[in-house]
Amino acid sequence: MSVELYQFAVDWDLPSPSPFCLKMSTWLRLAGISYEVKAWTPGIAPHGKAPVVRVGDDWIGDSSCIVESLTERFSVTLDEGLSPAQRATGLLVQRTLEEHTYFALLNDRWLVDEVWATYRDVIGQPAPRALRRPFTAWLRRGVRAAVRAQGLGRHELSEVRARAIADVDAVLAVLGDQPFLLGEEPRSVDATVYAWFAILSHPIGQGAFAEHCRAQPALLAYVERMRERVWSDA
Ligand SMILES: N[C@@H](CCC(=O)N[C@@H](CS)C(=O)NCC(=O)O)C(=O)O
Repeated sequence: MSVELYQFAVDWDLPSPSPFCLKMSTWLRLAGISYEVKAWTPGIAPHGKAPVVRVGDDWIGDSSCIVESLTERFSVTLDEGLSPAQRATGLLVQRTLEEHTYFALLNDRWLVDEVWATYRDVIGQPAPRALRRPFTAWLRRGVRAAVRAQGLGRHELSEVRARAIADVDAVLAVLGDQPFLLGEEPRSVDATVYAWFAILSHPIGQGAFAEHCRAQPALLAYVERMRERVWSDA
């Protein structure tokens, strides 16, 4: 069964600037499933969001649905043996990063002018050169609306950053001295934690939140451990 991963990929020093796409490719590697990367475009079904995976004739959208479906199809054993409490902890960490910290990340990268001045050159790469400015300005309007609709975008930047710092510190408290979030070996949730920590600590970020992430030895060590385990060939 061949797997195609449709993701937002640009020339950058991480496989994707999209945390959901980086989560997906990291999970595929953890699960030992080989895949071919394809360029995602906004119209791709089923949800109009990246990533999307094609397995045979089936198109699957949403990283969590993809994990669930491929776990079944490929008999993936990554999460076998976890206790109910460990599964619950993993879910809570995943939800925190994907449904809350994500919007603070969007706010920091897309809506803070000093970061945007650099970040738009990363995001604009798939568009023809002459259209990059209008294309990225259009994308930015969509992100502004999404962050406002979620609610974080209605707060002062300092408050958004303080909440995001609290999220990261909470995940680091769960990690503690363990090499991976739930113990000695990486599990599915580590794909999310790695993707977020790698992107949050990337040098492109500026301001209190990015600086806080880059100042956490445990976060940086975790990113390096996962990179060595999963991405050493890339
Ligand atoms: N719940 C989805 C979220 C995916 C998501 O938000 N992807 C972003 C890229 S990081 C996207 O496609 N945004 C475009 C849009 O919202 O229209 C998942 O887990 O895959």
